[in-house]
Amino acid sequence: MPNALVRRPSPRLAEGLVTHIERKPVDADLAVRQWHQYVDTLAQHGWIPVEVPPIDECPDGVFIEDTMVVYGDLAVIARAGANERRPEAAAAEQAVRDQGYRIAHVTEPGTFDGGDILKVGKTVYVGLGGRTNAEGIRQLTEALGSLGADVRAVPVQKVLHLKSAVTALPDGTVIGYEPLVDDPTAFDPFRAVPEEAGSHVVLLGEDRLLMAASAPKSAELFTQWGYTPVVVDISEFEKIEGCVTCLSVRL
Ligand code: CIR
Repeated sequence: MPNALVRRPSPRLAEGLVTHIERKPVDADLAVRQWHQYVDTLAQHGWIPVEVPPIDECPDGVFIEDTMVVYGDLAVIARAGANERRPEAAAAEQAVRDQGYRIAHVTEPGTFDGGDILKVGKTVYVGLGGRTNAEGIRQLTEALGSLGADVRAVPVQKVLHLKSAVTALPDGTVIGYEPLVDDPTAFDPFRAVPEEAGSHVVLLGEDRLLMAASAPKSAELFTQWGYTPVVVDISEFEKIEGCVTCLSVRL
């Protein structure tokens, strides 16, 4: 059974960074309930949640995906693009080490956030934009390239992270809400979805797609395409630019 790293939300969640959208009040209690539902949903679909110790002093700590990228038996630990998020990585590193992964680090002046990395088979797209810099991509290319990955830099200017704009279906088709995808031609094949949150899916196995309740038209489309949407409400995390992918690291 595959494991998924998760980290419960900080009581200071409402203070999470907001870059591309307008700040709205966050209901911290509702967020905790939504987080439990998210974790339970992963568990119901065969993932074993592994809880990383909480980091209450970091409002964005719940977005654990940003602390690393895992490829093969290697976990590359991030140096976060936002200074205030750097303390989040240490306990996540320990957790993935405990799972038996080899560890590498992106070091200064390199930065990356896990949310900027989309793996599609051996292709690893890395968003070059707000949080991931060219030196971070150079170091990732070295680390993952040695394992046979084809690392490709793609521009990200319109949204926070690459995976705020695009994710991929089980057959490798990249999906995105076109107004927010900087360069759709970077992905082949690419298919458009009708909502921003419709571009965020986590593959649960057997053609099931974990996705947010805020993208009902995209859910309908996925059903027409032969997939089974599994829907969770993550409204409180969406208010601080989170999405379904960033709440876990699937190992
Ligand atoms: C941040 O700005 O870093 C957080 N408020 C949101 C991070 C979301 N992470 C992700 O999409 N991978």
